[in-house]
Amino acid sequence: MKVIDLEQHFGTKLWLETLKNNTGYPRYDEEKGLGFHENCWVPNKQGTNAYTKMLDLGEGRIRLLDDCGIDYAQLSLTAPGSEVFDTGTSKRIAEDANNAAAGAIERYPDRLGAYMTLAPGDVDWSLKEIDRCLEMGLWGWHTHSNFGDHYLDEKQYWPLLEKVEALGMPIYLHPSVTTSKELRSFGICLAAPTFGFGVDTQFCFLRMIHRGVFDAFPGLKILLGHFGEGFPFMVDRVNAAYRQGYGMPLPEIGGGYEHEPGYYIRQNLWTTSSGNYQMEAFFCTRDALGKDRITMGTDYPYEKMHEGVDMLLKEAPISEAEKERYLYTNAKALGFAKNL
Ligand code: GRE
Ligand code: ZN
Repeated sequence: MKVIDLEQHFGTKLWLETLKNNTGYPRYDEEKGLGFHENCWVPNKQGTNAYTKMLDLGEGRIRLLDDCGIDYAQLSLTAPGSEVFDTGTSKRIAEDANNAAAGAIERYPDRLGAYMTLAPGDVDWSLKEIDRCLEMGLWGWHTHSNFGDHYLDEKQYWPLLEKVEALGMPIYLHPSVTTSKELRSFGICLAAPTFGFGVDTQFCFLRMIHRGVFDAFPGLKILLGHFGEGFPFMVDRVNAAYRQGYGMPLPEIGGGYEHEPGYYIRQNLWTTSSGNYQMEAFFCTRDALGKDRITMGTDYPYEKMHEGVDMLLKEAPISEAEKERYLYTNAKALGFAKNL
């Protein structure tokens, strides 16, 4: 059975240098790791050594793929990505990341693919960058649950959403550290993977529903990690305000939507298994969204690469045919791994 990993991260030297040279946040520090905000640091040296491994787009990574039984990995520039920087820097980081990804694809066309990184601060530039990326063999837009002060549902980004929909290209909406100061005040323990990531990604997706993004672009395919950031558990719950008759956003926010919010979860959401090894979460996702909405993601190098594969390949009590859907077929149906 061929195995595709839809969530593996990388960094580039320029991305890291930019973070090192930044005096504010986000900032990289050799000792402390990556600081998203004050008191919200992801350590490098302890634990995973994530930011050291991140730069390897060569032999070391391919060897790990071999060790873990992964045939093909789809790479993405890790959080905080390009979007939080000023527009000029954002474009430089995006272009550089896309070139680095294209180089990796050229070296290992049947092993590595990559999502495109864009600079939503300049929509016209990003529209052209999509075409350049497609020519270089990249597929999917990997972006983040917040852009600092902005979220993906805002009208200025709609030309990007329109183009992505027309291409049938998925958007990987990856979490970033929460915009909530209260959550951040506890430090990275609550601001990131444990809770703040999920909260922020839920907020972004709900904003898209409530602004009417999915009515304007019904074909949008949003990929969420961690078995859907809790949404499979909440398909009915997100309808509560709608049911009670106060489901629409305030007029100054604009938008509004046609179906009950849960409809869009079933319609526009795909998931990866990344970094969520709770078997009940897998079953909930499968039962709520269906067998065509789950793919595999390892979230390397934040998580151990083999754990993500093993959960679905070895531990899930399901048939081989069903495993193949999650490990291979569903990712192919989204247009990934064209060379596999
Ligand atoms: C992730 O991609 O899962 C991630 C980050 C940053 C910190 C921790 C983490 O992007 O798991
Ligand atoms: Zn991740």
